[in-house]
Amino acid sequence: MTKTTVSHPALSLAGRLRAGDQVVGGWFCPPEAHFAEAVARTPLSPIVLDVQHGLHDIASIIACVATIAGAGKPTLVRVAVGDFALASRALDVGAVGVIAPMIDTADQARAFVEQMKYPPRGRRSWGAGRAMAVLGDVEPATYLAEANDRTLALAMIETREAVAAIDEILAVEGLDGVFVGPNDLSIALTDGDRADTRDPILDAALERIVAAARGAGKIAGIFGGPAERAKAFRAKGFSFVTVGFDSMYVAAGVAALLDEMGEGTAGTDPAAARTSY
Ligand code: 3PY
Ligand code: MG
Repeated sequence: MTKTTVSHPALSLAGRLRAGDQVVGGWFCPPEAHFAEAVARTPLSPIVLDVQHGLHDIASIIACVATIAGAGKPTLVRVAVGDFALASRALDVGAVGVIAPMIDTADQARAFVEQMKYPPRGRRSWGAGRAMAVLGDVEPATYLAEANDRTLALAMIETREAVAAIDEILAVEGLDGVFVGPNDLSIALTDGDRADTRDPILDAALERIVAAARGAGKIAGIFGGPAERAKAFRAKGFSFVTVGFDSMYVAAGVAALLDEMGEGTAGTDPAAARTSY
């Protein structure tokens, strides 16, 4: 029987984000598929695998994408700076989007999109057999017809140059949106003085980025970190935020259990948890 539409729930993420739905994702650094599956079985969706600062390689991406898909959830992959070859490979193994760090210019955004989208929008090379298997036994013709729309290319805005070029970056055809790295952006805006995602020095830049994304009809996402920050960023207009990360989820869970037992929770502050990198 020929399948004509793609049905795995992971493939609805792009449409939901384009429609402006509020989305709260998870952030995941360790190369541990079973732990990734446990995170995917929470309400967090999508799960972002961090290659830039996490411990992933292609083998752990393949394993984690499969277990996350098995839990009915979408995976995004944050690649290392300029690693657009891994960007298309991540899609080939079933990720439904890629976050590319430190995109400062429209030319860099175009180079990223080229590896993310099939012709005529880009130059993505054919070989998505693993994605087709993991995402519900998709027919090749269906995958080719739908992949450009159902996979997301998100450019990270983390520097003064990127904020200054935000309209040109967002105008790149095939780029689906932007994703702010508030740590790096705060370092940039304080000229290397602080990595502080609470710093009000971020406010004007974040407002500009959200307004530009809205104007371009594209997605505005941001790394949230602690819940209080994720909430504040959402209130600023970001529809896609991530909250916490792997070791923070463990610390928060242990704190909740000890609290329920009436035990002290000293040493379990989730905000003080360090991730796996
Ligand atoms: C940043 O905040 O700079 C990030 O890249 C999030 O990991
Ligand atoms: Mg960063």
